[in-house]
Amino acid sequence: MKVFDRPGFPNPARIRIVLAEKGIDPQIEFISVDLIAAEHKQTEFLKKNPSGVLPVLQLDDGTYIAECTAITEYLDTLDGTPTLTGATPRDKAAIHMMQRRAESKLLDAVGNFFHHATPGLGPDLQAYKSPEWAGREEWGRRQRDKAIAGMRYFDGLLHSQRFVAGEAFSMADITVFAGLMFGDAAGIVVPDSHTALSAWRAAVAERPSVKNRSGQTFVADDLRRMGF
Ligand SMILES: N[C@@H](CCC(=O)N[C@@H](CS)C(=O)NCC(=O)O)C(=O)O
Repeated sequence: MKVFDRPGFPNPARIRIVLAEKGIDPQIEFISVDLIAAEHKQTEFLKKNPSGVLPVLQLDDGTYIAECTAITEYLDTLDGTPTLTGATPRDKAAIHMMQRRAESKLLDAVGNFFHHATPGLGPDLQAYKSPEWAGREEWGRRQRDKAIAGMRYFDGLLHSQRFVAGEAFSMADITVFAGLMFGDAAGIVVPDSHTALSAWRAAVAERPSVKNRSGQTFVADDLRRMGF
């Protein structure tokens, strides 16, 4: 199998964590895509994923699977023992519900702020982010408020349960973790008062699948190179 991604970016990091949780990262050939130069918006990449985003999994039969949730579901069920997406109908439902909230309330909100209310990843990519839309920056700033509200929501939740979807680590935790990582890079940091969210984050950061992975430093090298 191949994974088209860019090490260090939040959505690619989700899949790298999943692969490590499942112990199948050695089976993957990683192919780096140049997001900064907007390689993912060009015809060749759009044949793999018409949405023009990373990561994309390519199966050995050539099939392309995009969307982290779908990729995670596939990788988690390959061995017949799902550990991240739920083993029972109830757990599956709870995890998918929280996974969607993690994207909508946090990760996607941070991404929208980053790409629409800041210089984002630079001019090559910004050209694909509706620069002509007059309300874009205002909308982007509201997405920051949405992300901050999302952090408050997850902090409240984690005061009374160990993980985002209950008492077991799941794909929903990985998505919230990636959302906070993206928040760091975009300048939306977890408020000090969010003690449960910070404690949960510290615990997740200690997992072997997360620790010492390049996924923890969001595009640090790229951003530095571009003078951010
Ligand atoms: N919903 C998608 C989101 C993927 C996504 O937004 N990936 C980012 C990298 S972290 C990307 O490719 N951004 C480039 C862009 O927005 O043009 C998923 O779950 O895979």
